[in-house]
Amino acid sequence: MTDDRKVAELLRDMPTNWNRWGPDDEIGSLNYLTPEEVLRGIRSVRQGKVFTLGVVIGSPTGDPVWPGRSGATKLMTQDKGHYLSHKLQAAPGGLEYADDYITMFLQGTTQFDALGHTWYDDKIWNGYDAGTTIGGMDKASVLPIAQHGVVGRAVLLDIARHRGKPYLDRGETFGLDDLLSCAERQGVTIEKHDILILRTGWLKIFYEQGPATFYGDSFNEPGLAFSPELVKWFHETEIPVLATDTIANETTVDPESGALLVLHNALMRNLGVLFNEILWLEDLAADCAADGQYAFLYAGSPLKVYRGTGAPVNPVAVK
Ligand code: UVW
Repeated sequence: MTDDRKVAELLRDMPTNWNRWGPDDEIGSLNYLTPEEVLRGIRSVRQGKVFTLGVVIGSPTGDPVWPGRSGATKLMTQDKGHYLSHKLQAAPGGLEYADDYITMFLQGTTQFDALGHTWYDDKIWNGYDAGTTIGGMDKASVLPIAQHGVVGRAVLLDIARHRGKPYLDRGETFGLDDLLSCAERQGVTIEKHDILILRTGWLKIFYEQGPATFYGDSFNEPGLAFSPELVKWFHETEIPVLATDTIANETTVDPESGALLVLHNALMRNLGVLFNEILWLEDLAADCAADGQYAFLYAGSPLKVYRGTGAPVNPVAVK
């Protein structure tokens, strides 16, 4: 088998949700999050505690990004200095103001991938031609997700704590059995249509030990690894969203096949599962460990970027 056929071969007999919501669908498994599911999420709120799950954009430590991307550049276009140096004068009445702008990768912070973000065999989500990505996403961009909004009951599975470590190691993997045993140990039930949030602790390395340690000699994040059982479980449990505290939501290199980001295709391209990446989970996870409440309301919507391959989001968890 040639190397570029590996993913197609691995996923040949795996389920897809193409056409499940019609030939024009662009939001995939987000269709599961009906008003009833939003109310189910609201019923999981018990204490009124709020956690925001976005990382800081343009932080002095840099931004954690996929290799080859760069962090945000933020520039002031005007500030008090402009008034002091007489480049600007106060507006009538005395108003002065500061402005800035930012350039960044749309996937360069906590973000949602568009469903058409990755593909193989020249087809993106729902069978649209990969040529529809040329010059901007004509199909399955992030915009329909942003217009819908993502709200529902979420479950946090703290895999790092389950394994008794502050963070998983480079390339350390886990699978369906680990998800289920972690949920059992935490005393939480994963229900149909739950948003699944997985903590590996990995992102903490970027902020606490620095980019050099985080990227290492070869970038290989810890995370979920592909197995047919895992993909079938996502399909049967009708999971709408997978969110993690890693750049790409899964182990970078599949240990069995050596293929890159297999679950992007198995779950996102084929099942329409939304990927919400680069979440800050440390505060939420510490609180869940303290009070034992691992299910809560999740609300987040990416920015409405026209034809975008993804867009930043600052999700909110309400316990
Ligand atoms: C890639 O698809 C390469 O990365 P991400 O999903 O993290 O944007």
